[in-house]
Amino acid sequence: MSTPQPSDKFTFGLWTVGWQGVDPFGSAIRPALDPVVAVERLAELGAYGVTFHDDDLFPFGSDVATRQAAIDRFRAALDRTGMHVPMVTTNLFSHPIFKDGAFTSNRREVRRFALAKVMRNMDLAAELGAKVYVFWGGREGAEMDAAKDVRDALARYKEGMDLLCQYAIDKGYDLKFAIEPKPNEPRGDILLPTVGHALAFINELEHPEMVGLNPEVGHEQMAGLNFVHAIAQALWHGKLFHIDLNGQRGIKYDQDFIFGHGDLMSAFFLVDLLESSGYAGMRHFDYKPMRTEDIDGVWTSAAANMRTYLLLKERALAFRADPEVQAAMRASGLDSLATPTLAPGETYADLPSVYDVDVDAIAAQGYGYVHLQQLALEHLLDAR
Ligand SMILES: [Mn+2]
Repeated sequence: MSTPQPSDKFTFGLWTVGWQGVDPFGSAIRPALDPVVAVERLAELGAYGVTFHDDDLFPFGSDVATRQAAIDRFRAALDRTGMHVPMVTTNLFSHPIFKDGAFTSNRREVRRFALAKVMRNMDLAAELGAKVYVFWGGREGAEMDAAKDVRDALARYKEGMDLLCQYAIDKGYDLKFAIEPKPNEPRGDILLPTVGHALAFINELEHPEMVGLNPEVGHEQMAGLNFVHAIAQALWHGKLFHIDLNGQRGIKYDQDFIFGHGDLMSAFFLVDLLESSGYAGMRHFDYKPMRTEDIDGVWTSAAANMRTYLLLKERALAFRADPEVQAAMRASGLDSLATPTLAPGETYADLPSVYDVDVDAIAAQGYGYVHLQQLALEHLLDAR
């Protein structure tokens, strides 16, 4: 079970295994990785597919012939290996033109260029059969409150998303959009910083049914938030269109560790949630192979992401199947929480008088959560 298969739907961004290790303090520590080699090696490791930003495949500003040659080579590698491209995204952050954002730059000509860049890459996404188009607005934000009227910026963000939805509709593309929240980095503060902010924003759009979320483990944890809760709420709203798996330890810079190399207990409950909820989308890894690794370490890290997911899945299934866990869940009232507070046909008039409730007797009862959580930990450690 812990050997990855394409049916596990594991996917990787070309920018992940292809990361050369450039950070704010150091230059590249690995040579550039040919996207064709990435496709071939990931296929050998059992992945289902790859994802990319336009500029991962052909350099920013490529002429038509250069762009097409890169696409043709890439496509041939996909055909040879049987790898898929379920998701595509746009680089709206690297080039200096995006230094104040793309859809929300204070310069109108930047916003118009950004939308045109996305539309051009949506054509390619549709051509390659992608079903999800991700928007990580990494530069949509500010460092100084004087610089940005956030209400206007959100209005421009909405205008951009509405325009792109209309473009997909007019072209007949079978594409859904997924917004990826992040609180900060590279901007001091990024717009739509958390899953909750993005969900509220989606409700203001012209086509909310076309737009959902691509939450990332580390991005929510960077804000000190509970990623499992965020994913549960996204599922509850029907908005989990895609997910970025990685690892993060605490409120720090965006660490992009291997999945499970951050908060392992949270990773366990995340896999438990994804596997028990019927989530049918990709298990997409958005991580960085550490700067300490050579190219062999890159492939070790890619394999580690998938193996860790499968190990956690195995443990989560064993957790759910354990009769003692099931009894502990009942004792802790999880089935009660799944039951409506009013019985069928009841109204508020059927609630008890506050004077008739034995509050002291009810308050004296424990919930038994520690026992349940310890059972989870022991399953996670394969100790049961
Ligand atoms: Mn991501």
